[in-house]
Amino acid sequence: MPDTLTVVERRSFPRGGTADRFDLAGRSVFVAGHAGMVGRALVRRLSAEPCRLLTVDRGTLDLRRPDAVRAWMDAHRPDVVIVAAARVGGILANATEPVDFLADNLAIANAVIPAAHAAGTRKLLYLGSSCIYPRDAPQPISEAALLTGPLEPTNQWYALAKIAGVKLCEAYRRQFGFDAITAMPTNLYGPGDRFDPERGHVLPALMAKAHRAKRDGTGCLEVWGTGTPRREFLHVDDLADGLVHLLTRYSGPEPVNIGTGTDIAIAELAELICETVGFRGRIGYRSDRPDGTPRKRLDTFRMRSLGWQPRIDLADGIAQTYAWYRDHVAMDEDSLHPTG
Ligand code: GFB
Repeated sequence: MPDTLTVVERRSFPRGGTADRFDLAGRSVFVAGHAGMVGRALVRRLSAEPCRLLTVDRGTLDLRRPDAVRAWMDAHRPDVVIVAAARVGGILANATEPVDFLADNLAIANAVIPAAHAAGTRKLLYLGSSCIYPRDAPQPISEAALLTGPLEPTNQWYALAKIAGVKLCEAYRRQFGFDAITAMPTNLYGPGDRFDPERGHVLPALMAKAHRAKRDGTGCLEVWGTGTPRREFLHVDDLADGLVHLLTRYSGPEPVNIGTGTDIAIAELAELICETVGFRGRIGYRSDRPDGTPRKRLDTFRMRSLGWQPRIDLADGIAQTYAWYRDHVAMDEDSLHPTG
């Protein structure tokens, strides 16, 4: 081989031909966590499929309780289970409620995955997250980066629990041949999000804060940290579509990233939100709040190899989400603030 030749590694990922297609027609699909933002998007997306949807309210079934989940699964015997249930929250909630984020997410994985297997479920899809990769993973983050370095301290509790869930799926596949697959969504946003300035994720939190600042005539929007961290944002309807794509076309032990492949700085995101909301005041950066991981952009090669890509542009997605927020959340709140 001439020494002027640089040999590069070729990447390949199983595409899953039509013979491998997992058909949803006539199947019962249990969406665990159907009341959350992801679960609601899944219910919307799956209503277009010829399958039968199964859901259960939190008051009827606590998804953290193995015996109760086992009994429910045995009674309903879903063909497909999608684990969209999780305790989630923004950077501050993660850092200040470590027990809840670690224990609840571990308990959900440990109750739902074994119960689905025991009930004869044909296929299970478990959701991990881009924040469970090492804090300083090379960008864009490939699935192979999992467990190659230390976690981001602000969300290590959530990350550990989700890693355990991902590994439990892999273990069930290896030991019992259970068709459990895992997806790694990037930071999500959209209708049904938690528009809570303290406990929510950055996008809905800034949207709520900008809306209130405009309504109340406050001159300054408070943004946490330095504004320099970069994040990738995926609309939850794109995620739901990607999950159905994955469910029907992929079977394997390796997790699959679902993202846009594009990130933006938090400062740019704040500008975009101010523009959408029509807030014309100033932006102030709060240095006593954490930045978290500096950058988190997913390598979406696998998902693209499987023939899927997102459709909703960030600016359009933010505008649509703001319209939803105004109609479903802000309207009631605003009526208590008639001066706006
Ligand atoms: O969305 P976020 O809370 O979560 O914060 P992570 C992202 C970035 O936005 C951080 C900044 O750099 C924050 O400091 N930020 C600016 C704000 N203003 C605000 C604000 O008003 N609210 C919030 N929340 N952030 C989460 C994990 O990390 O990622 C979770 O903690 C989860 O476990 C999620 O997995 C996907 O992206 O830093």
